Amino acid sequence: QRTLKSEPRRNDADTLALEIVEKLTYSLGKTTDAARLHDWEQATALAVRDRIIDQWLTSSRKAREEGAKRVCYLSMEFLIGRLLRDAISNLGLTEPVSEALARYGVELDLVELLEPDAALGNGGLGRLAACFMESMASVGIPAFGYGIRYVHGFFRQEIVDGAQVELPETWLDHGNPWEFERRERSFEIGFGGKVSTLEEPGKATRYVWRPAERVLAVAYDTPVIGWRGGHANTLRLWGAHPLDPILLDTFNSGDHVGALVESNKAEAITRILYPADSHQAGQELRLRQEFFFSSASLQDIIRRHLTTNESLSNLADKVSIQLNDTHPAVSVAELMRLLVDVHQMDWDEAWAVTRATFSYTNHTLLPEALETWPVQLFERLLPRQMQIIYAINAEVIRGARAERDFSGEAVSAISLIDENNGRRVRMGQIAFVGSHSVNGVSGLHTELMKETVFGDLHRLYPERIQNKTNGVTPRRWLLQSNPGLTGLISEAIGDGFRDDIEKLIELDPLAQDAGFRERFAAVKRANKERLCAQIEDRLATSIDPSAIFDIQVKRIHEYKRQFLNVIEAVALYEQIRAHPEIDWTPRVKIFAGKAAPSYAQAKEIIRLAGDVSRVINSDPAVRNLLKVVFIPNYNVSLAEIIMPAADISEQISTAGLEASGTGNMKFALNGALTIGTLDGANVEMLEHLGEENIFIFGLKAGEVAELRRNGHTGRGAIEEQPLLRSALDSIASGVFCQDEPGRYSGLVDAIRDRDWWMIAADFKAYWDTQRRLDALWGDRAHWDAIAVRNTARMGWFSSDRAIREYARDIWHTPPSA
Ligand code: 26V
Repeated sequence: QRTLKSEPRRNDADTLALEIVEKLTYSLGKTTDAARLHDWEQATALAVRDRIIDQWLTSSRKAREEGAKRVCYLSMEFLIGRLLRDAISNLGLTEPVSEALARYGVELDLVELLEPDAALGNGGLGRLAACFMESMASVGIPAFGYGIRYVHGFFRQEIVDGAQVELPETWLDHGNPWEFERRERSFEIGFGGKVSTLEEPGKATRYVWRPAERVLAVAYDTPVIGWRGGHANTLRLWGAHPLDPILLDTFNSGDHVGALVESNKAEAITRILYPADSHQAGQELRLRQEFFFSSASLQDIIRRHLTTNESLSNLADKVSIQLNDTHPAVSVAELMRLLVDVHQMDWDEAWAVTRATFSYTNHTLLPEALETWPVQLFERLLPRQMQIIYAINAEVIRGARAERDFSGEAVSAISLIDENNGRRVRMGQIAFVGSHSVNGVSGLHTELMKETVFGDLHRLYPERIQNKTNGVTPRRWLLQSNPGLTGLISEAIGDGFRDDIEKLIELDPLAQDAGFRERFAAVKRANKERLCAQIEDRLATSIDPSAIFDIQVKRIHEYKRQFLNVIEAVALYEQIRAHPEIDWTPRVKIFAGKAAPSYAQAKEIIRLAGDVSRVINSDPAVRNLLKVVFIPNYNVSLAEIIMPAADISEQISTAGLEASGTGNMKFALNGALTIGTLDGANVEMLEHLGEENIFIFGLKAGEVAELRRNGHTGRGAIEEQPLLRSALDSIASGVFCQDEPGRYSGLVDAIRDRDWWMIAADFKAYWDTQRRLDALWGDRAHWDAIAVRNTARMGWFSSDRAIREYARDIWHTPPSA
């Protein structure tokens, strides 16, 4: 067999050149002379893919033969980005592939740029899922990622006349070399219809769901290769297809359009990714997507289990299913249906199997983002699952009354049905009661879960909630995105950190070595120049790489407080103008991020950043002392250029609201200094870095809650701080938007009258901390020492560490690497 090579392939440039040219010739039908860069990209991907397949087949066979327990990571989002560099690097082929291509005058770096980002996610939650997939393969945990193959990923952002415009993303237009369509792996998914009962004497009543509509879920598999190519897992994304592509009777009766209606409706399910991570859209199509991928994944898991096991009683010994937020929470009801109705398991046993199999990760406490569905909609679309939810609810409430004396309010707080807002199904509650483990994503977030959203369920099940602080993959976020720093680290401490990132701590003493610090700073400088070139290219704005690069990139959201950052820019601008005699530290404030299309305030903030940047950047009075840039269309690939180029990382959310953050980790790993609140994983970063190496300011979560209870507004703080008052007056009076002076008065009023996000309350502490950073920049040795210590001490924030903790405490699966 050609694919199952008995001898390992050779990794030299000659062999790779041959393999790539073979693909060019026989898969693409091109000669080396006629090949365009795109052809080289395809050919390289195909050649690399063969090597992944070798490992993939071996890993799959091994897991099957050993009957190893598998992890199934159910996630509505996988924000992957590009795969070619990741694959080449994890296989250890970066040098031979570059050399092979160079022989034909082709640059690998340019080839890599042609691959479109797989942007099948909104932000933090989806990117975490992608880091976890890479880490599970690297750590050697047999795993499947299950999700949706969206035809259109996250939208492309353009800024037109200062405002965000959303354009469709078409990542599949030129095919996708990484995926394998598995037509034979398909399952029927039902919607709507009726439930009937079958009574047999002496037996429990059986329920049969007869859906009114059915669609086909077809698997598309992408191999995920781990570090050093040691192990490969599968990312299985489901595409929706009609059962009958065309209704022949309808077609023959002359209704040619009608014959295609069903087919279009089926395919619509996996056509788009919902681009909102802040408010629940509550649309039927979204619930269809959630059920569609949950049911397909569960049917696949059950099918696989039954090929090597006689019954489903031991399901939980063989698979652990992790629910990534509540988006797949309907799985709890669907697994119960499959076990009880389809496989005739007794209810109590099925419930025990279900809870032992599932675990759930919560990623947000924001009330407006918590998923609930109107009972009516749920019942119409998923009638049997609704009955099952009622039955589970009855049992949970019975237990709560009997074992813990819950009554009245406490019962309605844990109920799976919210009776107060027009009867809604609460997906968080379902995920919680259907799981043996529920986790938050940082220490603070986990504690707040226990006190707030899940307070009553936590009293009922006090052992269930645990913490798993997030991490990021050091392969993508250091080795691949920052080759300069990676090379320098290797020279200093050897290559051990590539296999065990916590070895970065060996760099710590080098913070005191002036020569090392200078080389570290030189790498940073080169990375800043690379970003300058990008900015010049995209925005035709030139910025000075010797200024402080102060960067905030993430989804635009009120709680993340990009507005606070913009206000600080305005205040600084006014101070520079007022005091030209002062020796100001040159700064470039860089923003990027997308707003949910329906999130009006977030879009205003983008517009404001643009308006402020136009005025400041063209004002000769500030010369090169301050620049503000908003880079459009933030995505994973842009992040890979931005993270290594930052001097300051902005992690300034209102305390208590950012569940963890992961951008904070990527920046610090690459030697940026963090200015941040005591929120999310910033808290753990403070513990690992030490307080001299991170710049924490502002209210703490408890203080925010207290101020909110006491009806805080921004008035007092605004009166006390002339800098803030003046900046807000300028923004409100149209200094930055003379064509429409009142444009931002609403944003400013919201701070004065309410200050829900504590912008006025935190302004002074933020300003003072920024000025401390300015002063520190003047003492470059000290700054660089802190930067080195950041890189040295961030190893713990690897997703390998996070995954090992999940494996040990939740999944009970042994890692093999
Ligand atoms: C929520 C919703 C609400 C309903 C509509 C569609 C939709 C789509 C996604 C989400 C998820 C938002 C939650 C999220 O992304 N949380 C982020 O998770 C990161 C990984 O744990 C964490 O680092 C961030 O702090 C957290 O905001």
